[in-house]
Amino acid sequence: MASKKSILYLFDVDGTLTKPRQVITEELKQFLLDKVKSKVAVGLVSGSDYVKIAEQMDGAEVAAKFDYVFCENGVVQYRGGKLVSSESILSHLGEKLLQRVINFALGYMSNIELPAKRGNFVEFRSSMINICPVGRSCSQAERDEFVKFDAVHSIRQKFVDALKGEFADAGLTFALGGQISVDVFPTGWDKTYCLNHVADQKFEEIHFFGDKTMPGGNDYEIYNDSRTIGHKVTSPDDTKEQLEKCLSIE
Ligand code: M1P
Repeated sequence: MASKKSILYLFDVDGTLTKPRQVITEELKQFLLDKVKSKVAVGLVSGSDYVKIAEQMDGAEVAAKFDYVFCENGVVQYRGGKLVSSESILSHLGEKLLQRVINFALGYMSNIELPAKRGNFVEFRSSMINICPVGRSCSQAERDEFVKFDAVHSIRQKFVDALKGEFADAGLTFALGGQISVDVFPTGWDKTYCLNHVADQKFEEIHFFGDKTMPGGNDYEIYNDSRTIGHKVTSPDDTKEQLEKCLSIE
């Protein structure tokens, strides 16, 4: 195997290192930072913002131990706990288009009935907007209820289809990132964006581990990118098992 410095292992967070929006287990955290990091460089790449990623890694101190933390698909980049670079969706799209998207989304969501609706339907981040029919301030029980409802009624997929139809030529991507929401960002600002930040490191291999690797999922592009070796996982336990095999960890 090539030396530690020349191999990078990149991990999606929700569904790959943690249960959706939950904190990483102590066991997996130790395994990654002791065993995996002693063999390869390690990085996180998530659709979520830094606050959520740090929370799910059990605190900013732990997140800072990863060699790279790529938030919002890598359009926002942290190293050693410090913000290194970011882009603004507002500057990129302009107020007019941004408002058209937000107004359309709010109008669409006002016409659907769900088991529950709470608050924070549009979360404005540096480089993406996250649109959530149930509302991001829902409880865990309400989140679980939406997930079941969505599996039967395809609420988010229909929403994505409507957004794609309305904004066909706007250069926007609508991705099913997690369980309850849709990520909206300029086309190209998907997870492959983070690979630009490591290009100068000349890694011999870049491995990516993620669960949403199907078309429309937010791991699809990076999983299929020619610069990465993609590993599809089904849960944090599966990620650990695959890592044990790939890196011959007993
Ligand atoms: O897995 C990454 C996703 O995590 C959250 O998704 P949800 O709340 O829908 O489960 C969001 O932060 C989303 O932006 C992100 O892609």
